[in-house]
Amino acid sequence: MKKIAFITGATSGIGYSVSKILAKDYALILCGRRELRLKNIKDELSKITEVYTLCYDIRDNESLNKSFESLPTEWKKVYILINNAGNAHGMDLIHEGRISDWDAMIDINVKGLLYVSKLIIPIMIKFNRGIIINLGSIAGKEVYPKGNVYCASKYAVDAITKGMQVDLNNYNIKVCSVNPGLVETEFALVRFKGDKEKANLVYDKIKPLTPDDVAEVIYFIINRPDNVNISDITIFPKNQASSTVINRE
Ligand code: 8X3
Repeated sequence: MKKIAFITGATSGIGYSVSKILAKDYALILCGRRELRLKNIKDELSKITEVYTLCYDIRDNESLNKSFESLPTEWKKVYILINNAGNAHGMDLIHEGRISDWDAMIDINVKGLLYVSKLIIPIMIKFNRGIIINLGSIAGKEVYPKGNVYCASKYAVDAITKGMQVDLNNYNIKVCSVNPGLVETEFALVRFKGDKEKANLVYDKIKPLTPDDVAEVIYFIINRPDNVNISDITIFPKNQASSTVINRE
């Protein structure tokens, strides 16, 4: 059996692109909340590799553990963990933000990542090998106006990545954080709660990264020689220099 890659948030955006590119070389465990999408992706990628899907809410640690338990034993030997699931909810001044948005971002982007990692890391330790890629963001490197809690959640991902690197240094596990700037996905639509006009402005007059652009970088990271770990990488579209410096031609 091929080595196994476990991908969270696999039903769209960067997660879907990473699933496609890793299907070339790995058996896949694809995780998501949306059952129909998971089924469609499984149908598509099963033509290339072996695929299992786990449908659960990333905030629900118990349901994660239960669905992982249901996997056949040989499928539990995860080699690559792509901690991709995460989103922004709302974009408001700090005193005007909604508690429900804050809860969603902290629960999904931070706690969800921790729950999956706590499940998979002991397996990697047992087999003395593994690669963990955490999807951070430029929002985890600089705070921009109205980014507040989303930025905090991505700063947390950055700190957790560094924490993993330090704590797992003795266990032959590579840990990397991938930090994209503007990537055209459902990200903006989710952040603005379905408001297409606002979402379109995010990608207006700039050619953003595509999810495939990010997936190709992740593929490159995974395929470095055994002695090489790319610990941290930031990826911008050509016309972006920082969270706020964007050349909209
Ligand atoms: C997504 C990038 O700049 O919209 O994480 O926060 S940004």
